[in-house]
Amino acid sequence: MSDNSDVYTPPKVWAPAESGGQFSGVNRPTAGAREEKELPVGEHPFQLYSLGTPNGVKVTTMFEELLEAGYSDAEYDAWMIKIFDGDQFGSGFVDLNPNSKIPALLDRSGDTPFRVFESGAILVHLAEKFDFLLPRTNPARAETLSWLMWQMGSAPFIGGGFGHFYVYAPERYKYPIDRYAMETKRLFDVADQQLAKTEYLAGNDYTIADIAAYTWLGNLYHGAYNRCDIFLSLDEYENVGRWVKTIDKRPGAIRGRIVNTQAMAERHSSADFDKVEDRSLFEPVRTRPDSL
Ligand SMILES: N[C@@H](CCC(=O)N[C@@H](CS)C(=O)NCC(=O)O)C(=O)O
Repeated sequence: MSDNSDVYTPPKVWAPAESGGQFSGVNRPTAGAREEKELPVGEHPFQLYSLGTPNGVKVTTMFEELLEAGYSDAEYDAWMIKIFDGDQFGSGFVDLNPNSKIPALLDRSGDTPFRVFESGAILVHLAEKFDFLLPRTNPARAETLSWLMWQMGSAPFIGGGFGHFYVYAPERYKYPIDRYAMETKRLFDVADQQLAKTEYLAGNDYTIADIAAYTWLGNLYHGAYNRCDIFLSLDEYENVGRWVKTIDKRPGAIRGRIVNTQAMAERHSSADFDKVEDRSLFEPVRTRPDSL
């Protein structure tokens, strides 16, 4: 028996309807550009078009980790794409990512500029280009790519599933919240059991798999989605907690999560971090975000 009063009987053929909820104003069942809008281009080899959400922060963290490690060729301009205002449907952005989702990268480091979209593809591209945080040989390489793809495949259950129904949907419905709370906890348990055996996800070294998984699991662990850490009893996952707190302290992770947020809408050089007014953002233990 469902607890919801308005049980839905699907019509024979589905048609879009105004559903309410936080993304209902921008989402449509069609792809492609909705308006002509060029993207700005800065002076660095890499142009990132993104937002400070977990998928976006994966890439800014990777750039900041590269720069922290001394790879000065990894300088980048990060431009904010306001997804709640529909910037992802401008023609310039759609040329970079036909799927209209942040993050999207324009690599101008060689003779011919090219695009890379999907956060996981961008991480692999940068890791290979700089030979950084992705082991060259197997089994460590296979293990890293496996955990990276695990994260890419599971993020929609956490964000589009649990986060959507627990926070963004116009009302709280028991069935989807139960379903995705269960799946989110199961995913935490997968990571927790792995992290009982190894320091980082793919072994004892920090890799791009950790960057990808930390932006999601770390955010929830720290209370995103209206303190879902309490709702989901995330303190149970002690190995995830140890791993999150270790990565919390990394300068690259700290800087990565500031870029393309209100605190730093655009990033064009490391000096931009000096202009951030709220210095508490640079502390390893974050205040718990209300919602992401
Ligand atoms: N699989 C994609 C997912 C990207 C994604 O879902 N981006 C969200 C923000 S975190 C977005 O741009 N949403 C805008 C929309 O759905 O219109 C990736 O990892 O890059």
